[in-house]
Amino acid sequence: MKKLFVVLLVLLAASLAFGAGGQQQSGGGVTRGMDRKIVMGYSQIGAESEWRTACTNSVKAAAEEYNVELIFSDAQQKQENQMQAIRSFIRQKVDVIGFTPVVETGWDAILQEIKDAGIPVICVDRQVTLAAGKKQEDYITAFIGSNMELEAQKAVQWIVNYMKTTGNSRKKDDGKVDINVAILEGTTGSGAQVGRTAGWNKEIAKYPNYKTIFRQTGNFTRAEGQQVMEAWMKSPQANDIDVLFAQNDDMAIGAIDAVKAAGKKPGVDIIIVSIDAVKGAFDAMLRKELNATIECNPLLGPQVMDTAVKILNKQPITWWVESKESQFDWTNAETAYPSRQY
Ligand code: GYE
Repeated sequence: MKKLFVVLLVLLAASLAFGAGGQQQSGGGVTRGMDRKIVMGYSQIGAESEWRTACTNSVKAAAEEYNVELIFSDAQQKQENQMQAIRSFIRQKVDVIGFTPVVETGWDAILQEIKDAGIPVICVDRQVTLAAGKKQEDYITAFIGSNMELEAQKAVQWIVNYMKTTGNSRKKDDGKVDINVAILEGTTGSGAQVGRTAGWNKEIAKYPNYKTIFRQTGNFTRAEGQQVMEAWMKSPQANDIDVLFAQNDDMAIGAIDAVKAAGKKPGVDIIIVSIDAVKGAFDAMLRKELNATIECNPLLGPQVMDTAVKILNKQPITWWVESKESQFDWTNAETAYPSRQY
């Protein structure tokens, strides 16, 4: 009896010790690469897409890995909520601020406030546009994200090549026949929408037989992508749509449902291409409903933490290291699927 009691006591003591140890690890300690624990205020825009969720998860996981204390704030797509969060980060005197601007403009004043407080800022995923004459680099310490223009240019190239070699169920591109395009755009004024629209416009201008017959925002969400496509499929021009370009996968996935509901075959009657390369897009490609997706990497967390540590240690950084990205379609989606991380 006595022995059993001793054994239990030892077990209890051991479990307490482990528990305390574990807690100390996540609560105290120092940040990887630093001699103290750093605090990062992070303003995320919301949870509009699979991509965004993957990005948030990546930032949170990397903060744990680096032992960075993360004050995370979700702005529910509202710039004013981001401003409030950032002002509270300034009041709390965080070591570094990370944020994804929901739209490009309107940040001049708050970036000045951050600068006056001497806090470095890492801009993640979407860029800002400041008043004429001001340079981003003077207010933002580093940018981490993709080249949005390039992604849309790749989408154009993929579409033109496919329409020339394979085409949809009604036509092939012979360089003369009209190819009618519908475009679902992301959140109006966001870096992703602005960049992807610019890249698209620049590249498609090389192919004058491509005509945009519909263009509307679907705010990067599945629900709105579906709604907008539904309306287009009910319009008199529905039968003219040859190609749908969606500025993200979620909107394409929503639109696919609308195409099917209208009795057409997505991927065959209407060629559908989008951007991100999330799991949902792979599922749709394997069902042969989405033709292609251009990769946009949301796993930016480790780079964010690494850059924060370098900045605070006054080590040199590159202002923008562009993400390296690939593209997927029916020829390589199945092979790539098992190793996809988001
Ligand atoms: O493509 C979309 C998301 O800004 C790159 O935002 C990001 C975009 C991404 O909601 O899915």
